[in-house]
Amino acid sequence: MEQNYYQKEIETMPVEDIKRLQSEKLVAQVKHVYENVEYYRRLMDEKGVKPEDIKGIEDLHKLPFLSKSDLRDAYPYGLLAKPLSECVRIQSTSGTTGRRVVAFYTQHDIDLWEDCCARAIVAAGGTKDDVCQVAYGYGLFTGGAGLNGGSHKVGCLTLPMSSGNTERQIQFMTDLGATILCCTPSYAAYLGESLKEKGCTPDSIPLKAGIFGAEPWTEEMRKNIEETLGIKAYDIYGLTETSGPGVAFECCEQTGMHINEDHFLAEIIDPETGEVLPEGEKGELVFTSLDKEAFPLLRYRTRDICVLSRKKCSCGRTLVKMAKPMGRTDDMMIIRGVNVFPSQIETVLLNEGYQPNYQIIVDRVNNNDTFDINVEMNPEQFTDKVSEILSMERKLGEAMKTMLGINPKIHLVAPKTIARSEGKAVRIIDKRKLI
Ligand code: DLL
Repeated sequence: MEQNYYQKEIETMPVEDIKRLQSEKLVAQVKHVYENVEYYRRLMDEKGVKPEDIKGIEDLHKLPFLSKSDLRDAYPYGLLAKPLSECVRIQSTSGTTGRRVVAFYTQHDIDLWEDCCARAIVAAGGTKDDVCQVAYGYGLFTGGAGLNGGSHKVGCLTLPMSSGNTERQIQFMTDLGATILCCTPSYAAYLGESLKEKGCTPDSIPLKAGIFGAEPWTEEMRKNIEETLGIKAYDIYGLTETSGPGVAFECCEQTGMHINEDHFLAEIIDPETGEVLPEGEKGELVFTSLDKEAFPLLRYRTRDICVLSRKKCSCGRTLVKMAKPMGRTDDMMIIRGVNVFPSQIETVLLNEGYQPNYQIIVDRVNNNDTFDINVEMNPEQFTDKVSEILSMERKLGEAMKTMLGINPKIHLVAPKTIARSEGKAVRIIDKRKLI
């Protein structure tokens, strides 16, 4: 199959050359971070590492890790490596208060990020003749902005739809002949269902490819989306901390995502010991951003469990591949594309006068995530009046929506009815079987 690349020289560079490039960039990046980020300088000093000790990627293991808690401690400006006057944008995670990650970008950072997304679009068959419908959320979330920028770089006609409003999505898709769809896999599946209900067959819509990510999805789901939309569905991975989507993207082989290694240096570590694991072993994915200026993270622990592979790929790309993430080392859930931590739910419960006796039930019905929270009333709150319960549920639901950004269905239950566990409480029942 004829292959297209966005930046062929990099994407097909011999592995030794990529490693040499990474080494050069790493040395410069460590110096930049040490000189400009007091927070990381302190971590390095505590570990007794100086920039001169890092001579190439073989010395990476000497550097300290960064984790989400460091990002919280350093919020908002503590990890900034450029003056604010040189930054042109922020983006942020879908979580709210406390857990929010705010990432800063210089124009150079945006440029690199958009290149990464452009590589993904071209790998999915995109050219300047395509019409690319971006139905990831725009605004603080990185999905819309990233793919929008990538689509411009490729020269596609870009439809900046943002998420939601399915009627309008379908109208633009059909009237303007979208050929590439970018959104979360669950939204793609939902759009597929909605098109089917309207009597649109896969042949009657011009879509040919989809670029789906931001949440876990299975091979079954891929098959289902490919059939209902009549397209090839490609995975894309990224996180706000490292720019957003485009850290890794799938090619025509659809057997894992090529990591844009010229910008992101990947390691797999044992999440318990922090020891670096050899290629092919499963562990926590750690990224070092090699040339981001404003918000460069060294050895950032993603909490995603993953495996890397350098097996030769038929697409001709030499960039290392990551498997689909196989779970997380923390308790973060991704519900309707939004990152949700149980601790956020506990904070709301306590603020609203409830005890943290609750259970979260997540399922997927007709390709849509359902999100229910059972919450015990305190004995003094207990009532059997339906209208009172409904009003309490509504109030708690609104507080949850404010904190989480999405609307769970609240079910207040009588005191002491949620099973107590002898060990770790079972707070989350995830029936989606995404991994
Ligand atoms: O989800 C960035 C993104 C936008 C990626 C659009 C792809 C497409 P965050 O909101 O910071 O950023 O969430 C990052 O989402 O650590 C993973 O746990 C999960 N994730 C992202 N992509 C995938 C994927 C964006 N393809 C967190 N498969 C990451 C599985 C994914 N999980």
